[in-house]
This record gives sequence, structure tokens and C-alpha cells, in this order.
Amino acid sequence: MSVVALAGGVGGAKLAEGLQAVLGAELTVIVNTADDTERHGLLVCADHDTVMYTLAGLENPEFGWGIAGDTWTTMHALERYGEEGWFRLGDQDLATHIVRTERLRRGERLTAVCRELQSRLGVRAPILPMTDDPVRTQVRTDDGWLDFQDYFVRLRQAPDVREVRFVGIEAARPTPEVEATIDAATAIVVAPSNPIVSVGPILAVPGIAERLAAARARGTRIAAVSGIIGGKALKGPADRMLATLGHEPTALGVARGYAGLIDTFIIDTVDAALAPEVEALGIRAVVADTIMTDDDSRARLARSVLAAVGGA
Ligand code: FO1
Repeated sequence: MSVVALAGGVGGAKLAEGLQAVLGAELTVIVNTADDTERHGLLVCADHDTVMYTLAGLENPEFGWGIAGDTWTTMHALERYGEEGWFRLGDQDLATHIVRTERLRRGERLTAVCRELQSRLGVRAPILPMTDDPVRTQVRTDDGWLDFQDYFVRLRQAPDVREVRFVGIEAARPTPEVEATIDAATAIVVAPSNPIVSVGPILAVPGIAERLAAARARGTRIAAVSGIIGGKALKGPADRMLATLGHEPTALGVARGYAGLIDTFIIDTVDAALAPEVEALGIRAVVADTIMTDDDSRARLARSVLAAVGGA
């Protein structure tokens, strides 16, 4: 087995953890890097780090991001110097960004640096940045364009999103590791991450969608899990974002966005009535309990997903 998961932040990390529990190193996660941000001179790879800490069993259960039990001493000291403190970096988390930034400055590739961090934390499944090139999500609100973390953290996702762009995407290239992993995949799983700003950037890296299509043409199954349940995102702004961008804020709306890419769509039991409309898109609908509250439910959903892609 060589299963590839495409993932963004917290929802993606939870399913990735369930998949890692079942598959170990037979899983590779390709993560969004368009949420990355520079803070206090350091590169923060938000989605990579959320997935890495989760797969290492270190994640902060209260937030879903950051490290459990982390402290904020350096953050408070930075604020004393007048630095902005709305994007909170814990003391242990800061060590990750210091090491990453230092090694990038020495000329190492982002992928190599991330792989080294993962291995130091004992993560079994490789986590690959979608690209080594800088890509940054920006959202247009009624007040103009904002950097993603400005919208997401500073403004707490309050403004309506009218448009989304991925700055730098045209020049970005998938890494050789991402290309080889997709080419060797026996199954591909799109995690229940925000389809627009978490999965969207991965699919927008020139060459990745074409590679996924080539894998599917060779018979590799591609399934996606809906992150929208009963018309609501479990976490984050995906439901409101879908609506203000002109999509239906339901699992069906997500399925429509993935039509042509996936062959199977996993919807929650509360959305079972949407199955015929999903199937009318030419996508097989699988109904499962998709809410992940603990390790057991993460592994259970992982097994349902693997069964749906013929991998279990
Ligand atoms: N999310 C927040 O809501 N508030 C924060 O202060 C915050 C800090 C942070 C630091 C490091 C990191 O890796 C992630 C962090 N996140 C924070 C999460 C992040 O903004 C989002 O979860 C993702 O970008 C959305 O997928």
C-alpha cells in the first residue's frame, strides 16, 4: 500500500493521524503551504506543523494547532518590545520555526528541513510540503485583499470572503518527492480540510491536478471526505466561505467542487439524503460517521476511507 493524503490544517491532521495509525509509513501526507507566514523573522508552516505535531502525538487538543502544554514566555517578551502578538507562537513551537528558518537560510530545501523536523519528532508517515516555492493565500474582503493569517487569526474569519488568490502559484513547482509519491500511490485521499483554502492551493500547484488525473486514469482510486456536515464546517470558515464565493455550503457543494478529480465521496450519516445527488455527479457516495472526537474515531474513519478506496 502507498496511500497519499492531501491535507490542510486541523481536520486534515485528524484524519492523517487515523490513517497513520492504520498504515504507518505506508501513508504519505502532502500538505498545503499557502497558509505559511513570516512572523518575527521566522517562517511558520502552519498546516505542515499542525499535521506534524498531530502525527507526533504532540498537538494541543484545545486549539488543534501548536504543542500541548506549550508556554508563552517569549511571546509576552516580544509584545513588551512592541511586536504584534495576535499570531501566537508557543515557546516550544518557536524552536520549530527557528530551526526551519536557520536551515532554509543555509540553503536547504523546505522539504528536506521538514522531513528532518518530522524524523526528530518520531513521525512515521512522511509529510511533504506541496512545493518548496513560496505560495501565499490572500482573501479579498469588502475592505480589500488580506493575507490569509490576517483574515484567519487576527480578524477571526469575521469578514465575508469575496475572492481568493494564491500569490506565487504560477511559478510554484511540485517537488520531486510529491511527484514520485503521487505516481506511486495505490490510493489517494483528500482530507476533510477546507476545499478552497486548504486543498485548493495543493490542486492549484501547476502539474499536481494533472498528475492526480493521470494516477486516476491508471486506476488509482481517489476519495474525498466532506468537511461540511449538515451544512456546517466542524471547524473554521469553510461553510461561510463556500457561500460567499457562490457555492452551496453543503457536502454536495463540496462534491461539485471535486467533480472530475475524485471517484468516491464520503459524507456523514447526517447527510445521507444527499447521496443520490452526489451520485448524479458521477461520484460514488459512501456514508460514514465522519466526526473525529478521539483516536478511535480517527482510526475508524480512516478504515472506512481505506475500505472505500479498496485499500482495506
Ligand atoms: N490559529 C489561531 O487561531 N490563532 C493563533 O494564534 C494561531 C497561531 C499559530 C501558530 C503556529 C501554527 O503553526 C498555527 C497557528 N494557528 C493559529 C493555526 C493556523 O492559523 C490555522 O489553523 C491554519 O492556518 C488554518 O488551516
